[in-house]
Amino acid sequence: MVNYKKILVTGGLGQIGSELSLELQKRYGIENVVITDIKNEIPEVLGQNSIYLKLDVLDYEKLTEIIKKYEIDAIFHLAAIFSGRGEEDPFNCWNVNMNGNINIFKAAIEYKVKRVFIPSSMAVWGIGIPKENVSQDSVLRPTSMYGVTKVAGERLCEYMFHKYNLDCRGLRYPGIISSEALPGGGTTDYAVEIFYEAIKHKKYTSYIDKGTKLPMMYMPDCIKATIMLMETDVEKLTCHGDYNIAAFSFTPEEIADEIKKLIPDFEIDYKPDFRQKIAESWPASIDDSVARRDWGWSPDYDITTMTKDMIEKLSKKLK
Ligand code: NAD
Ligand code: AKB
Repeated sequence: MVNYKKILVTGGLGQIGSELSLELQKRYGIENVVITDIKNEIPEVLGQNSIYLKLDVLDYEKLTEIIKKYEIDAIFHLAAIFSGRGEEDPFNCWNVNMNGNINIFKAAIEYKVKRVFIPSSMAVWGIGIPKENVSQDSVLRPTSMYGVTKVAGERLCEYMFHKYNLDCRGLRYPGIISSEALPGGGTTDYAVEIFYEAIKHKKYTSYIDKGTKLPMMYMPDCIKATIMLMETDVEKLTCHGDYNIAAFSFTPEEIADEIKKLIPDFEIDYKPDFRQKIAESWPASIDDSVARRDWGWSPDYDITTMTKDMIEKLSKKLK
């Protein structure tokens, strides 16, 4: 049962944040969703009546001012530095991701926020995992600083739950594909870029190599999973901060073949960069049976329905 009324979203202008904020506005009322980000400009998609405030999550004073002023009782903490950008400056990635998390935990405990969502990622995995159907309890030995911060974030969620009774939840998102905001510097960004380039130039050079299969999910399913988890009674949860979720997996050539069904002269070639090594350390598929059992998770989109919807939406947008 939902028992919160005023929602704070951090990183709310990002790829997931902008679409999640829109859905939260629809469900809980535009006046009950406080969207924040370090950026200045609010995108058109969110509408001019949205409550938008500039907030660096490292600024504890401003964060707590907002929580107090708006009487926030649920937080979706999406501000983070991704795997690709994280490897360019690992210490900054640690600083933003970890000190951001700690500020959110501290403020949530101090101001008695009822429920907190902190996303994790498939980047928690690395050395020593089976490639296929990596399970809920697989070993967590990430190879990127981003992955290290995500493992620490998950474990902190669990710690805060047991130590302070803070109801903190999270999902291990796979790569998210969407047609609104662009992704912010990750390893799976290619799976969004490929659609823009297919429509604009009918050609894409992939920085992820042929044969590299990665788990992916379409944005409507990502939003659905996030809201479902946040609306589930705490008694039903057996994980705090780290539910596996999955939809479908593909290699660059498999997604290119799907795109070719709708844009027949589309061509792909390959020029792997530093992100290839990160991708190779991630699983090819994920076992999400615990999320299915605990809160009834299942995705609506597969690779074919996602591709059709992406091409329809992006073709209209890019015109
Ligand atoms: P994104 O990079 O698109 O958005 C993150 C937002 O955080 C950006 O708008 C950025 O301006 C903001 N931000 C960065 N530093 C900040 C700071 N110091 N203070 C306030 N805001 C700051 O990311 P996203 O795709 O929306 O991801 C949201 C969350 O989901 C992140 O925790 C990410 O790790 C996780 N995740 C995303 C994916 C994916 O494929 N999109 C996959 C796995 C996990
Ligand atoms: C990234 O590629 O860094 C993200 C993720 C899977 O966490 N999309």
